[in-house]
Amino acid sequence: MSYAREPFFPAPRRLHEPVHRDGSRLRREINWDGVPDARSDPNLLPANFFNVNSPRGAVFATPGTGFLLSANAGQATPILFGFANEFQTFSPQRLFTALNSNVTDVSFFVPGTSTAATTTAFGLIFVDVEVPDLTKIEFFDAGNALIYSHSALVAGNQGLSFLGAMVDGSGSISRVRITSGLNTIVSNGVPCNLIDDVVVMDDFLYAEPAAAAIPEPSSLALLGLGLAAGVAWLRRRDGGRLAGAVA
Ligand SMILES: [Ca+2]
Ligand SMILES: [Ca+2]
Repeated sequence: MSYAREPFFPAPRRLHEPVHRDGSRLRREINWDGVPDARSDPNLLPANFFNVNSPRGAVFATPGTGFLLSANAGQATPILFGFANEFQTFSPQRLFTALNSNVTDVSFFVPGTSTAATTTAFGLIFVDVEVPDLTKIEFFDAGNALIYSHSALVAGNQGLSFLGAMVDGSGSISRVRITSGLNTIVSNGVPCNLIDDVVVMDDFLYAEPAAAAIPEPSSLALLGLGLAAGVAWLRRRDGGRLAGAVA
């Protein structure tokens, strides 16, 4: 078996990307960790970074004001978006969030091109899901019909929750809408409010995008994989809220 390797996956926890015998890929993964400082907090991440700079066929959109990756240690900007008591990484050191919105849409393209594509599976790691039914993923087909929706499981403060699903049969996913909590991050250390649940994201995993076929609205059975990673429950070191802390 051989494994493909591409830039921007230097993290120790990087999972291999399996390939077919002909070299085509089975899936893609984005852990954010190899993105340069110039494209991380306090600088915005371009929405098409992972189809242009690192072509993996994923382009993001949000009703908010852009996307942010958390800073690495040693930079002038505080790590973990400035909320060290709220978040941790699944893959160090960068996390992902939309700014001024809790919604991120992921559309798929044949990697490195403008050719619309679909995928057959998508999952991600949420960080700090503390309130049920606010954090979810929704899948839409090429006709923009909602074909799947599932909420992430609560993992508590700084907890990690994996949520993913795959289509069955001939179904395909044209767009994924991710809703991360109810609160939003305005900028490093600045939440929209001090009440609502704030949630950010780490690794995205999805099946290799393939050129979109003619929409087939029937028989889109789905197999849900609502898995809670529940990887780590870390106690608040301060035993309570620090000023500026968020839910
Ligand atoms: Ca990461
Ligand atoms: Ca939270």
